[in-house]
Amino acid sequence: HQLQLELARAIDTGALQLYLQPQVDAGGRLLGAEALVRWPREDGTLMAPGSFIPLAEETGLIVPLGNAVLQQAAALLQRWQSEAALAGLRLSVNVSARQFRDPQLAEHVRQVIEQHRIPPQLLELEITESVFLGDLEAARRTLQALDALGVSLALDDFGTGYSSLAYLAELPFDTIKIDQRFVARLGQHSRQDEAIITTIIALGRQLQMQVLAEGVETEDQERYLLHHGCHGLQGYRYGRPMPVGQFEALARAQP
Ligand code: G
Ligand code: G
Ligand code: MN
Ligand code: NA
Repeated sequence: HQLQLELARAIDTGALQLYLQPQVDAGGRLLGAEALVRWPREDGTLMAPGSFIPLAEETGLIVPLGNAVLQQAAALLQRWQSEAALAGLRLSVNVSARQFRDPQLAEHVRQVIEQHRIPPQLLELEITESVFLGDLEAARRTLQALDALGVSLALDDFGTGYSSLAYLAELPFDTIKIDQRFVARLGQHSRQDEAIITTIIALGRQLQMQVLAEGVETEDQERYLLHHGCHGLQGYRYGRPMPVGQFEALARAQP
């Protein structure tokens, strides 16, 4: 309960920080980053999201937390548009299932885009398959409302949840993110894992979606993914989640 109060205060006071993990295209150029939230504690440590996102979801704090993350991401995108090396980079934020079901979500997204006057397609929302567990029609309407705002939509952790080919084909996702556990098993010469990966990439391409693989660590994994037509890559090979300033320095250092 104490932790819950402290988290509520951290959200209210804007104390949560965004860390950014680079995403690159097939040629190694930066596409943008995924924002992964961190909570700076009084003892000077940074708490990882795995340690407080579940609490935020249980208590409903995930809605104000998610709104704060959207606000920070939009402010960052706005600042990036005035610098050539940063303009055009995309920023992805995670939307939890409970936040996705907030009836105010699309309106909030509309407001942050308008307030910060950002090109909406540079803001990407990562949504997991778990949002389709409940009311599929309601989920479809929310996705369509978000799509109508012009933001990019990514289906996160694809292949681990409740994937249905029927909904995938008809929902307005721009990108499919291959879950890192499939990528991690590449290189162990598992026919099954290779089949899953190549099938997801082919599926995404057939549906005119971008496919981005997470958790890429080795050259062998990268080669395999690119050979099979994966568009985007994310993982320790290209950078760990890092402070905003460090990500910006990386972008400025690109030829
Ligand atoms: O950075 P790390 O590997 O610890 O991230 C762990 C998990 O926390 C990831 O699954 C990620 O999706 C989730 N996460 C990180 N930041 C956010 C956020 O701002 N909102 C939500 N809902 N989840 C997040
Ligand atoms: O949103 P999502 O659940 O996909 O969160 C991504 C998580 O995976 C983050 O916590 C991030 O720190 C972690 N991660 C990102 N890249 C790698 C990687 O290359 N290897 C491993 N083991 N973990 C990664
Ligand atoms: Mn994600
Ligand atoms: Na993911």
